[in-house]
Parts: sequence; C-alpha cells; structure tokens
Amino acid sequence: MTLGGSTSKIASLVRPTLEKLEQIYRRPLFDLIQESRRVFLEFWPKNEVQLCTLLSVKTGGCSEDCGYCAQSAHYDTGLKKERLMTTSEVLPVAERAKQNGSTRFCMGAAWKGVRDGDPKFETMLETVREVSKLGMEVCVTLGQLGDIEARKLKEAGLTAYNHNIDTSPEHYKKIVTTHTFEDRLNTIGSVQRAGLSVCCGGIIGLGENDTDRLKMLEVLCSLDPEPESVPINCLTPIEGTPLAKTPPIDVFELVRLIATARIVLPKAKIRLSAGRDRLTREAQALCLFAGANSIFYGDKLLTASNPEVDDDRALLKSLGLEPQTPYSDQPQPTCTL
Ligand code: SAM
Ligand code: DTB
Ligand code: SF4
Repeated sequence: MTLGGSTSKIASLVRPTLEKLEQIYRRPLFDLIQESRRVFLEFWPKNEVQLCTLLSVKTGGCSEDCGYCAQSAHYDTGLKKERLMTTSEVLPVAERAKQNGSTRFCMGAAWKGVRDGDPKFETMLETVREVSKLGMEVCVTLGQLGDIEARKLKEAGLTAYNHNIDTSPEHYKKIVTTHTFEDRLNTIGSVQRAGLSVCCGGIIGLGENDTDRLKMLEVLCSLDPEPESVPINCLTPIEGTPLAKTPPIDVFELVRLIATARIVLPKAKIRLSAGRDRLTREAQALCLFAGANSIFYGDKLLTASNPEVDDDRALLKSLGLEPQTPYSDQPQPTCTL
C-alpha cells in the first residue's frame, strides 16, 4: 500500500523510519522520558495545557463497525440514539465551554461521512459558522469527506478536522471492516488540501503490539504537513462491542507512546484523550511530563465518562500547570500550509 494512497500529501522531508522509531521507543523508560522532556521544553516552554471541550452533536446509530465504538449500529451497547443537534442547541454549550476555560471546541457526529447538499451538512456548516465567532479553535469529526465538503467547512470558519487512523494499517483491518485505512488517509488528504489543520491520532489498547503503535506513528509522521493535533486515546471498553473484554494496557506503555510521539512530532499538540478516568493522578502527571499538552475537559467525552472538572482543575493546580491562555488574550494560530 502506498501511504496516503493517491490523494494525501506525503512529506518530502526526512521522516523517522520504523527502525528509528523502534530505537526511540525501546530505550530505558527514564532515558526516553528525559529526551521527550527536552524536546517538549524546547517547543513548548510554557507550563500550559490546552483544555478542549467535546460535544456529541449526533449520537449513535452509525453504519460503521469500528470494534471499539459505543455508537456503532452493529453492536448492542445500550446507547440512546440522538438526532443532530441544531445550531441554537449547540451554541450555549460552546459558550459555557469558553467560560470554563476551553480554547478548543470539538463536535463529533456518528456518521460514516458527510456529503455536500445534505441538509445535515448544511446544519453543521451553520453551527461551525456560529461557534467559530466565539474565539475558540473549532474542530469537528464527521467521518469521511471529500474536497468540496472540506473546503466548505474551512470557509465556515473551521480550524481543524479530527479523523484518526487509530492503529497500524495492518491492525486496522481487524478492528473495522466497513471502511479501509486508505479511506481514512483519503479524507485526511481532502482536509489538508482545504488548508484545515489535521487532528489525527489513535487508540492504545486495541490488542495491537508495539510495532503496530510505531507503524501508526510512522504514518502520522509521513503526513505533510504533520498533524497539528495528535489525540492518544486509551481504549474505553464498551459492553456489547467486540473489544469489550480487551485487557487494559500497562500505563508505562502509554507513557512510552506519548514520549515517542513528542520526540517525533515535536510541534503537535499531543492530547491525552479517552480513558483518563481510569488513570491515576500520578499516571496522568507522568503523561503530561512526558509530552502530552492537552486534555479533554468536562464530565463527558462523546458518550463515555471523563474525570470531573473539579478534579482536573485540582490536578493542574497541584502540578503547577496553567490552562492555555484564551484566544481573546492572544492571536489564534492558523494553519500554515
Ligand atoms: N465518526 C467519526 C470518526 O470515526 O472519525 C468521529 C467519531 S469517533 C468517536 C472519534 C474517535 O474517538 C475514534 O477514531 C477513536 O479514536 C476514538 N474513540 C471512539 N470510541 C472509543 C473508545 N471506546 N475508546 C477509546 N477511543 C475511542
Ligand atoms: C479523539 O481522538 N478522541 C475524542 C475526539 N477525538 C473526538 C473522542 C473520544 C471518544 C471516546 C468514546 C466516547 O466518548 O464514546
Ligand atoms: Fe461510527 Fe466513528 Fe464510531 Fe466508527 S468511530 S462507529 S465511524 S462514530
């Protein structure tokens, strides 16, 4: 398979080979963290963590069979389906997120993808137009799209599009059968061509091995431009899905992955994403020390639980970390394609 298929841009710069990634990842843990910390401080010298708020704007009933997902219609997960939220329903949630200190608002919809001309896509465009006026970064994750849809989202004021590759190309086939890894890369290609920032990461704990994790990083590093945002999710086992009984990962494997990602993608926001509510404060602190610089903030992710807001505030305070400065006090970064 050609990475990126025919449509996604591949980096012309030298990117780390799998061999190089293995060398970094397999170092003694403290050596690895020492190096990731050095890179982290060079690129991100402020003691800041970006707070992002997630909102599921259309929940459940998805046609795709992603083996980890509560929202797939293929599995009986007991999730209540909800129709697409209107712009006026979303806006107050976004306003509250801003008041609570989030500088990024991310909306997710459980769809295979979006098509220009579909009234639901028009609603999403309108929502993006309104939310983007609030002065936060705006991200959406709506499944597959093409060049036209990506361009219209950019024109509506969208900052970034989230579309994860989740794992290695080889392991992906064992997790999802209703679309391919190549489909994911093609969507990412459209997002890049529209000049949107790419938010792309994956999940640890899908039964993959270390090499799968590094192959995932290899693909992320091959994107051009590199992803601006890399969410690292820990599998949240969902009753009714094929992966419900997958054993939890060792936290040091998570730290290794974050530290390696920080070294090879120094400019990216690395987001410590799903599964934080099953990590201790100490484990989260180690992830933030090793290179993670963003968290999803709020009691809920899309459908799964997240740590309480007060607990997150207390954690940041005890670590001496500040929430990222709101954009009303500083210019918002733009994608430099
Ligand atoms: N339908 C869109 C898509 O597939 O891109 C967006 C929604 S999907 C929920 C966004 C990402 O959330 C997935 O790619 C996956 O990385 C993560 N995710 C979903 N369910 C998860 C779970 N149970 N545990 C960990 N991460 C999960
Ligand atoms: C991402 O990688 N993680 C977030 C965000 N992108 C959209 C979603 C996590 C979802 C966790 C499972 C759930 O809430 O259903
Ligand atoms: Fe649908 Fe996205 Fe869940 Fe896959 S991850 S089932 S595409 S909502």
